[in-house]
Amino acid sequence: MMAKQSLNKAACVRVLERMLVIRRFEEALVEMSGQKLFKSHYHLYIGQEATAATVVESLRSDDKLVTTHRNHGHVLARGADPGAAFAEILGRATGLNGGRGGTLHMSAPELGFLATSSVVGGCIGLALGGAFAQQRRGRGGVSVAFFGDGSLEEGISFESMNIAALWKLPAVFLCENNGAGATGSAKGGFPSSLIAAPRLAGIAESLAIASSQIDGRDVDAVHRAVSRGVASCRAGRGPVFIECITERWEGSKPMWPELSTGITDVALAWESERMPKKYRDWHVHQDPILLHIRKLLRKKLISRAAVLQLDRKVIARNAAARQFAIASPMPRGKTALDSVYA
Ligand SMILES: Cc1ncc(C[n+]2csc(CCOP(=O)(O)OP(=O)(O)O)c2C)c(N)n1
Ligand SMILES: [Mg+2]
Repeated sequence: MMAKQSLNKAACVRVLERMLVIRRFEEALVEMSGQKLFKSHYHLYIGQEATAATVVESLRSDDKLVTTHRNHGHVLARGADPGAAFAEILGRATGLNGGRGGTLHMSAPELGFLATSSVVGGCIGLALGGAFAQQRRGRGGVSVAFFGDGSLEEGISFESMNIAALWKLPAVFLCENNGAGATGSAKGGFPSSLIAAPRLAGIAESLAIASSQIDGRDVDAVHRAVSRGVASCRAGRGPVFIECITERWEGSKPMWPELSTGITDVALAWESERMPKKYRDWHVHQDPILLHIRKLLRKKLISRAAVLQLDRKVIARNAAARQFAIASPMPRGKTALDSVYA
């Protein structure tokens, strides 16, 4: 069956809603970290939302997924409950994983997530196992690995892609390259990758894996590449590699996230005169939410009033989710060894 390569109006709005769910969740998280509601290090998906919010449009409920330390967007896009996601990060018993995983290992097995690995590159090996299982099942299911450009510094990525190519496994290697503009640990910022290959997609191409390189902020570009790639995997033609490129969002450049560009104001999609000068490039060219809203308005697929209404709905649900998590109990001491295999 040919994959449908353009999203209809309902799907375009669903993608927008998912992006808003992720953005409002993470904006709240920065505040909650400031309030010391949780103490661990954490990573935001801001600036990359178009990728996860669009990828899931091409997936079936029996598809498998794995992700990394920057996982909130993937798990929420697939439909995880934001209340349980907040609770997981706060270490509460009502969390997605009983409060055992926290932000770095947030997962949702009932939604097809096999695991979330904060070991850079680890998720690629796990996705390979998922793809092997999907091939053995023979029902056309795929296994998606979301990983950053840094994963390609790790040996496991080459070995996994090599096996996937040799055995024609239905693996979707979804590389989110957010390296542009990253300052890296040498300059006191968050680590960025050092890879000799001029194009990351070229690494997969050298293993004869069908590859593409696209703008990860562009919903239509992501959908075209992913729908085509997933259809090819389902048809048994082997793995695909999709490199989604985004600029590193300003707030993810320092070691600890900062809401440097402020709380998102969706009306900036059409009120450009109100954009703060310092972050004009972000608001005009980078923020995938504003880019998607502008495109939907231009195509008359949504009205300004409907955008504001959708955003208000997401904000209200997010506030309730946050309250749910804060009011949730910590796990009981006597459950500490539950799920521990020794
Ligand atoms: C094997 C391993 N080495 C080092 C680290 C420390 N570390 C955490 S995130 C990170 C950078 C990852 O970059 P990338 O994969 O591009 O993801 P991004 O944070 O840019 O989304 C590193 C080196 C780790 N978690 N695992
Ligand atoms: Mg990166």
